[in-house]
Amino acid sequence: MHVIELGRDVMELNRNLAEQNKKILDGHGVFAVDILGAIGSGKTSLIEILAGKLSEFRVAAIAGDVVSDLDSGRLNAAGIPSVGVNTGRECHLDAHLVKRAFDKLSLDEIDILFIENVGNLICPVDFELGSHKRITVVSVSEGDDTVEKHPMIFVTSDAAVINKIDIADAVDASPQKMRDDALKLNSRLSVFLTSIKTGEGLDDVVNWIRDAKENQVE
Ligand SMILES: Nc1nc2c(ncn2[C@@H]2O[C@H](COP(=O)(O)OP(=O)(O)OP(=O)(O)O)[C@@H](O)[C@H]2O)c(=O)[nH]1
Ligand SMILES: [Mg+2]
Repeated sequence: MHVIELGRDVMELNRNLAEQNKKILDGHGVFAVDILGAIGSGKTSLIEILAGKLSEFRVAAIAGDVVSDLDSGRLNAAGIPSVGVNTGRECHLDAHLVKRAFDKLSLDEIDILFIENVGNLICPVDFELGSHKRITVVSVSEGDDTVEKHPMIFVTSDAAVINKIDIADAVDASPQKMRDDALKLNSRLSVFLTSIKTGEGLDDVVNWIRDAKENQVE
């Protein structure tokens, strides 16, 4: 009983902080997109590619990782100003950690902020960060039953990227099944089948982000 109440308090505190984060972002005209998803599904690679294709915007990133700063290092090396956030024992970012990362970014100089969460499909679901859109990335190599097994992250997302379709045959997976499963869970979801290796499907993701940014209500 006490544990449940404590959990509720934590969630409410996080929701309030997430609302504050959104106000801060809107105040600076920053459009923020959560990039969630499975370990190794291609989240950092996607941010690298999207930043290159969205060259009319000033793009920055916050990269959540349990202990390392490898992803923020990769993104900085790719010319995307990035702040690494370590979550320690936690398997997700929270609104407080993200707010602290804002202090290390020049928000006035950012149009689009990608926030890469710690790789997994479970813990980040309930922790809003204050972003405007949520994109979940999974790849065919996790198995084409991954979507069915992790419904909540697709229910709470705006878009799903089914990545690595270039190796679908090699891993005996059906990207179409993954798309159908995702749409069954959430008919409002925009679903993209992509390969960062061949470039397939990526322009549709870029256009979706452009449209969403244009429709940002400040
Ligand atoms: N074949 C293939 N490989 C890909 C594709 N996208 C990413 N990769 C590879 O998958 C590996 C993991 O990619 P990352 O972008 O680091 O994945 P991530 O989701 O950020 O990983 P974590 O942050 O560790 O959870 C890298 O070796 C990428 O080169 C793709 O579309 N096709
Ligand atoms: Mg990564």
